Amino acid sequence: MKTVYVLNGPNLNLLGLREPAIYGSQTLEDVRLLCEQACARHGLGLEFRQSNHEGELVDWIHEAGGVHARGELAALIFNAAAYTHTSVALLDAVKGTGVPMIELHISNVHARESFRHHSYLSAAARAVICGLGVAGYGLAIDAVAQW
Ligand code: CA2
Repeated sequence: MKTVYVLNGPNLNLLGLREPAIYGSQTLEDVRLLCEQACARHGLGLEFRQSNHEGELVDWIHEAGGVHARGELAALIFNAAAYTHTSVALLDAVKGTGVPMIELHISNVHARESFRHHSYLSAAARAVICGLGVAGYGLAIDAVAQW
């Protein structure tokens, strides 16, 4: 069974608790359950994590790279949150490990402040999903299941 890594960056632990007009009212635990159900439908395993620390996200991408090297990774679905717009380290980790990655954002970053319009990660992404709310996570898993 191949595994999908779903990694979530800083402040996404607050999902559903603040700013519902932008991010909706579902919590990160709701998103984890949604991902569990999507993976179960497709016979995929799931690693679902969140961190507020850039280096920890780098370490987890390296871990996913090891899984990829063994032919056991379905994909990385990555909502790097604010690090999307700042982090060369996360770009280097994705490129360096060669993990197939879908960049995901809950909100439509292009309809928001201009500093959210640039992503360091898009250059290394197979696909980018944004603006579909938390449903984007399930749709990303559905897409990965067809790769
Ligand atoms: O739309 C997304 O998924 C983002 O990746 C979310 C990031 C933001 O910096 C990106 O530009 C777009 C922010 C995540 C913080 O999430 C919160 C959720 C609820 C309340 C406060 C923050």
